[in-house]
Amino acid sequence: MGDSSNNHGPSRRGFLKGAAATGAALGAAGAVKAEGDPLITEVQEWASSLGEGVDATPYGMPIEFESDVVRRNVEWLTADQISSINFTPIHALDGTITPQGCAFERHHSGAITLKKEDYRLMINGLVDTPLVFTYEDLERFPRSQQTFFLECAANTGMEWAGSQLNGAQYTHGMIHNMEYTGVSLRTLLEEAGLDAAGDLKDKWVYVEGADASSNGRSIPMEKALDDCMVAFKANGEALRMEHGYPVRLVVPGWEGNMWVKWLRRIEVMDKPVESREETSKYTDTLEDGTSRKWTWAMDAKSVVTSPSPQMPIKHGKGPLVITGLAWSGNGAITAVDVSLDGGVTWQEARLAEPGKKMALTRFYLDINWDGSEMFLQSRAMDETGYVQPTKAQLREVRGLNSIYHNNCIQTWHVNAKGEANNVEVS
Ligand SMILES: Nc1nc2c(c(=O)[nH]1)N[C@H]1C(S)=C(S)[C@@H](COP(=O)(O)O)O[C@H]1N2
Ligand SMILES: [Mo]
Repeated sequence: MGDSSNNHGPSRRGFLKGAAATGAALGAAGAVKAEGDPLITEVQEWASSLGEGVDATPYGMPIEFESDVVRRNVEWLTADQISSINFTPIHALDGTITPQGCAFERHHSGAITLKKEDYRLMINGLVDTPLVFTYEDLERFPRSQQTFFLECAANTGMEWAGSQLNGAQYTHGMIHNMEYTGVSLRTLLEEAGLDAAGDLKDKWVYVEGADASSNGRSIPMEKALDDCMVAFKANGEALRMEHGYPVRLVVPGWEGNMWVKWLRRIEVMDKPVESREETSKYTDTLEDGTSRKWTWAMDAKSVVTSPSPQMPIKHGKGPLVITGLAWSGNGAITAVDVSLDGGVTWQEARLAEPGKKMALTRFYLDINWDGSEMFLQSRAMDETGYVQPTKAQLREVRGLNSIYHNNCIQTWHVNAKGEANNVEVS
């Protein structure tokens, strides 16, 4: 899809080598001259004394200098901290895995403390044998492990009304991407026996959590049997309390609200419940005032994470790494284009790894910035051939009454000083 030259391969290395050879361009590349720099010429304190022993930190935290890479919230967005949201610092992360400690949280009645010993998961309704599993029971079923993004349907929701939040963390940070370990939902449903449900075509599961809100949602049986997972580990370790310890549901590619935390019950039903979370919330009100329901899969989307409002360019002109994230709830990302001029021309970015289904993909575009202003955009394409729409295209179809499911192309204006701001281009 890139309609101008590709930026693949060794261009950056070639540039640095060339710079070293000419000497003069070194400053532009950010390299420092050895002479007169005490960090190079003098023995430093950390090299002439001992560091901390291995017992100092049984469970490590990020070094103090990274203390600004944290979840943040926007106080005026929600009325109460108990039913609120915070945002992943995607602007400051790289790669694709979101550490649990800074992965955004969204709960409707607070994060609860639930011990493994007190954990029970019930499967009831249209099954041969209603069952109750303990945590230990779940550990004895065959496991699977896969990486998926979770995006809240409200991510980027404020952009419907214009450019209100100045930072990728706030506009796009209701997302995280973790490697989950657990048991497939299909395995547990089959254990309870689905014969009693008869023809599975029109069947549903209703899933709910152990917290006061319960966050109940109906999921069509086809999806439940396809790739949903009852997960107990994320990024190798136990789920954090705020992400549903000890067990949460993983619903790959579908809106975050369906990923029930502290999962306590799965009922097989012959119709959807039409609960609060799938009627008055997470539906899309259109121009004519009617609301569209059942928008489950999160369409392809991307954002430049750096440079961005919280990540200005500080090094001046010369080599610049533009990077960002792309994802699709309908499959793997196949390409990401980047525009420096607000969508007039595009170049194809480099994917750090081939896209994985329903997981974040990291992209890079290495440019030689001439110091002039940019209107930075990215647009994602997935394996279905779908191309991420512009804001104008999305508004044409959806009007201005929506809150959820905004996957429009985002624009950052970068000025000659390297400062970036959230803007709209028409
Ligand atoms: N039990 C329960 N599950 C829940 C919620 C909740 O409040 N209670 N919030 C939902 C919403 S709206 C989202 S976006 C995701 C957020 O998951 P996270 O907190 O791990 O980021 O969990 C979903 N699952
Ligand atoms: Mo959500």
